[in-house]
Amino acid sequence: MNAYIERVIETVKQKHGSEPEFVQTVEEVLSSLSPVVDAHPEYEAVDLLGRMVEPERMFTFRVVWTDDAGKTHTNIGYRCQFNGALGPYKGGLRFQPNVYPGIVKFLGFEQIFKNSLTGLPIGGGKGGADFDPSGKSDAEIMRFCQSFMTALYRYIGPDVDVPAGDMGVGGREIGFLYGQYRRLKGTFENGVLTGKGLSYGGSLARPEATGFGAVYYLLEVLKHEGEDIKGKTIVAAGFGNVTWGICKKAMQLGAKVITLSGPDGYIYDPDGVCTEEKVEYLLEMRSSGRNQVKDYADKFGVKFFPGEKPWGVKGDIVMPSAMQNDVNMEQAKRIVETGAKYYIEVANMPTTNDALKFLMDQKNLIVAPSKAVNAGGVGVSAMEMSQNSERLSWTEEEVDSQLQRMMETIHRVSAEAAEKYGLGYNLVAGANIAGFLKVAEAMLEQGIF
Ligand code: 2IT
Repeated sequence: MNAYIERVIETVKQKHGSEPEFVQTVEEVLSSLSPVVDAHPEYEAVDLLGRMVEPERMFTFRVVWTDDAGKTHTNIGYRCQFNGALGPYKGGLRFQPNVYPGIVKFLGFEQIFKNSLTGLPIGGGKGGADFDPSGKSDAEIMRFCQSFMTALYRYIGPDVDVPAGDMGVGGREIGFLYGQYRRLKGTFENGVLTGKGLSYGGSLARPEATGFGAVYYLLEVLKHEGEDIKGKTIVAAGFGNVTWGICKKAMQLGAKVITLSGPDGYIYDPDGVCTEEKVEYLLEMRSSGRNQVKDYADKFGVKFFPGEKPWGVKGDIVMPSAMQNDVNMEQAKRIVETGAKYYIEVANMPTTNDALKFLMDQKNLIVAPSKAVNAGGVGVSAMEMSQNSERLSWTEEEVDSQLQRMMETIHRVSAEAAEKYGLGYNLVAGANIAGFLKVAEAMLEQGIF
């Protein structure tokens, strides 16, 4: 590996040993840039990589709220403005009890390259809170969101930093967050958040965008291999917004998702999550706040496997679409044994680094990285920002056709970047390289800081 890259990774390991997810993503991204950094010895003199792994700034703040019984709770909120070279910081907010700086920074670092791949003018950021939304009432969620925004509002804006949803933050939360922003600022700047409701500046097709985009990307991979999606089975994970979008688009195209997972285990539906009723039911499972996939098994009479993950279930395509580090080495081996031909990451960093390397080494398996596959979500967020600044709404067809074109381009530029650096059809390295090069160029041209 390139010696400068090795030194930067070593420094990050020393400084951020207590943030393993962040170290993991830095190692994954930088190690695939070796041929690029070899070709650009000028990067080291301006410490381009050392600057890239350090957020421009990061806030933590106290978020105090009162529950329905009148008891006061104190949580920690975060916003990491990682890299603004390409545009306003852009990235979601995650509300989950395990949120801490290592999670916020890994997501923020991934977001830089993902947002670059969209081709749109957005920098990388991420935020959230160690708050558990499950089992909370609407009123509790509202008070939490209002308190969160009261702490954050002066540091964001349509041209500054534009948060959106992530795990635990959906349309309901974005509504409460936006209402509080508007109330505090006294302006109708709806471009400050994306994932909004349609009545106040949301974009058609934003809820579907991440899952639909993932399937559009998959179509490009299948096209490259001369295969058709019709009749294919998909082993997926999670049951939230992203997996819902995958099920819906797969159904439209004649493929079927046969597994879903949750914190409680996984379900196997051999007929596929591919009727309107089943796909709709995922929305109900999410809004119930129960956060369990067993509900699907109870409702549709399919098998539920408590405490287990779906890895090892036989299907043509594996799409880990739930959360980070959902597939480790042992589970990766099980996936290979099933004979699946495609491993299409969807969730942010769903694979541990050793497992990812192992999967990429398999001759008969094509691996695609989440920062390319799930970029349609933030891509349509950027389109929502455009619509807000133009003060008009695009039709669903316009958004969807732009999304399809974006996913096609992301696949193509990734494949071309890998090819250019002698790596063959390596979509993982190609996405890192293509995403990186644009950010590098912008940073170099903007001077040293
Ligand atoms: O991981 C992601 O790209 C998101 N959670 C969406 C970010 C956004 O700004 O739409």
